[in-house]
Amino acid sequence: MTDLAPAGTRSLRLGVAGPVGTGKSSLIALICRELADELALGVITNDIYTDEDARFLRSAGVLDPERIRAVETGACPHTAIRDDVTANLLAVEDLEADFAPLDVVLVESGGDNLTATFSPALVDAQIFVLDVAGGGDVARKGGPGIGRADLLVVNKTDLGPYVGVDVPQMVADAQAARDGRPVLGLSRTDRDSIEVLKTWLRGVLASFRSGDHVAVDPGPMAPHFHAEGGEHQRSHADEDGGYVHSHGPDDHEHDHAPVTGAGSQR
Ligand SMILES: Nc1nc2c(ncn2[C@@H]2O[C@H](COP(=O)(O)OP(=O)(O)O)[C@@H](O)[C@H]2O)c(=O)[nH]1
Ligand SMILES: [Mg+2]
Repeated sequence: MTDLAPAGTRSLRLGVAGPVGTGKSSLIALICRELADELALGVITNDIYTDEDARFLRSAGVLDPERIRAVETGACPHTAIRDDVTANLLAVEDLEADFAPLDVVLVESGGDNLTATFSPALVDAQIFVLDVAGGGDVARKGGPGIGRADLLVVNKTDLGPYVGVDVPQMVADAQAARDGRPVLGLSRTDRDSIEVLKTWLRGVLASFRSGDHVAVDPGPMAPHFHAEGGEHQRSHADEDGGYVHSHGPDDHEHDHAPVTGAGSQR
């Protein structure tokens, strides 16, 4: 807890989204390792069926294990961070109450796909994580997280030479997709990049506390289609900016409300 925190205010809630394997849990572990002495931190993970990410983070030994809690999201991880954030919100509020006052609660999304983003009802700011090993062209593909997350991390820059990716070019492509919003080429082996990450996080926290920070909704997922042997056929469609998807025969069906309000769809 720093002396910056006005009494009685809640923590900054910071989402970390991005495809499976890009390094979201590692990024959270890095933030904890680097900043746990300076800031009071908590972590919520979202796994589909397990508490794997929470266990990884607890075993990393970077934070009191009790400050790391798992939400199991079931088959639809994007729903739990965007359309019905209740379970996550309760988990964040419990953590904030149990360890008050926390400075930052980090929320890891269940690795879903390239287009899942957090609702601003759940987080105040969000990081979207890509990695160099996913291919240099990913950043050019755009999507709400890549285009409009508060920070885009191009992770594992140390792997560039091994996977034949021109890292500066990938970062430049990402910048071109973001209209001036920040992009950080990061590696856990690159001290300078870690310092930039810490400076960014401190800056967001300061503007959150001063009331200057505006939570931005990157926008809804792109219309999407999951074909998994017919079992989880989901389709989409929407004229209003939301989407609808239907699950398999044993499952439920629901609509996703369109995103409205200030800050959406910048
Ligand atoms: N080379 C390299 N590997 C990394 C880096 N950060 C994470 N990884 C590895 O990437 C893999 C996936 O990381 P993880 O954090 O579990 O990804 P998540 O699925 O997005 O949470 C793990 O094997 C990590 O050790 C990095 O900066 N450089
Ligand atoms: Mg993870």
